[in-house]
Amino acid sequence: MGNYWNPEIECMSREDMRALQSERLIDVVTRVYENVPHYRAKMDAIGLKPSDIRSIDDLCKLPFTTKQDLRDTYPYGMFAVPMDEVNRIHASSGTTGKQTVVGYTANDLEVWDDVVARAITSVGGGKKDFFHVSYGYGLFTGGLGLHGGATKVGASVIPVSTGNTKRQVQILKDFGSTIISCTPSYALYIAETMEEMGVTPDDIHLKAGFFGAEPWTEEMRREIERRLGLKAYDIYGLSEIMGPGVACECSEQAGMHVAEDHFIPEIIDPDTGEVLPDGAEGELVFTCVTKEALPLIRYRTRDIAKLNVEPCKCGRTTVRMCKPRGRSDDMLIIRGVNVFPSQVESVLLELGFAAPHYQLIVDRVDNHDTLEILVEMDASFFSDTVAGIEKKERQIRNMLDSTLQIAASVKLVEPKSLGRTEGKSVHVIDKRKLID
Ligand code: DLL
Repeated sequence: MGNYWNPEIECMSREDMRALQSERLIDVVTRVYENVPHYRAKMDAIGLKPSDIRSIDDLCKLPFTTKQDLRDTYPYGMFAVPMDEVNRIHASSGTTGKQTVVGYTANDLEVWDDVVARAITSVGGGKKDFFHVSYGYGLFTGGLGLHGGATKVGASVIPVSTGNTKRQVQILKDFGSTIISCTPSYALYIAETMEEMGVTPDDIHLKAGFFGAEPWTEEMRREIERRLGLKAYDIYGLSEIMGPGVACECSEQAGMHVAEDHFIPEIIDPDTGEVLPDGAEGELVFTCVTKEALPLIRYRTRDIAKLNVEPCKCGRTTVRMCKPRGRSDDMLIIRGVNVFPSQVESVLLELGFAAPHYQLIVDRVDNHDTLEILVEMDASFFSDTVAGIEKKERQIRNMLDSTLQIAASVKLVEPKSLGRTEGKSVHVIDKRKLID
């Protein structure tokens, strides 16, 4: 078993990190120029040669990569190694258009396991843990990503995958799982199932959980921590860059440490592409500097976040990213006002709607955008009078209006009437897109 607390890298001075990133950036730019016709063509088109990239200060000269580039070269056109060096293939869960195919060499898989192992170590996980993986196994990177890191730290890995939620609860109880990993919405579904089965947090042994793959709020974190009796850590990643483990919270729970020795983050203005100063909110962009099979350069994630370069109380100096507020393509524009589903979720949780089961239905009627919010009632106030329910609907409407400046019609619906998910949740139905 290796040592997955690596202070030489994780506590490096900013200057040393920039030097390491510069060296690796020069190498990767040469590799993609020589091996990926798409990158060579893009660089030739703007008259840029690998020798023009002399340090990380030149990163901004490089062209961006988008999901469309991966679609245009589907399935393997952006790979930088011959296929016989590719050791694993995954694909993103794209809901529209072609899915995005990603590849890993044996060394890429080692690096992936290392960064996830680093994340597990940073919250005190290790050999003594029973690591319950409830992310889906398969082309999605969640299951095998967490599995690899947990194996590397020497934990007893329990590869449950998603589904059969009652059985999940039974396994949590009987196998003594101490760490769980799944989407935050599935964590709440498991909590709900536990409650239905009469199982309390004291009957299980969980102490920590790694939750990610979708946006979630601080309120949801508190809810998961309370109902499962554990510390809930945020883990971020995307298949195009690697999978889970691109960034993860440490025990301080104060932002996610980016594995910057492998993935260089930038924040850009999503409209102009201009690089924004430290601390500004914008679109997150990553450059893979050590990846062999699919080293993407300045990949536009569409995730809206901020970076913090201040050292963390845990002693690590790697840059931290905040919880992504959502994807720029999830942002709704309703009568000119920008709204992220996560903002609506915060309002609901603040008003005491414990389980964030809600759906936003956007439509266009007579050229006017309309927003209807369906919110599931808690079993506790399901027995309320009609007047009582109407009062709660009014309360939500007023709060949305005063805090987010959006006018919405709000409807409380019966407990458990909105669908549950074992993976990523879908909170928005935008009927305008279906019409356009
Ligand atoms: O969701 C990888 C992953 C698996 C991450 C398990 C964490 C845990 P994709 O399916 O390619 O990969 O989706 C990537 O999910 O661009 C974000 O929009 C979103 N996302 C991932 N982690 C978080 C997070 C996996 N912690 C897309 N918070 C990303 C908010 C997240 N959004």
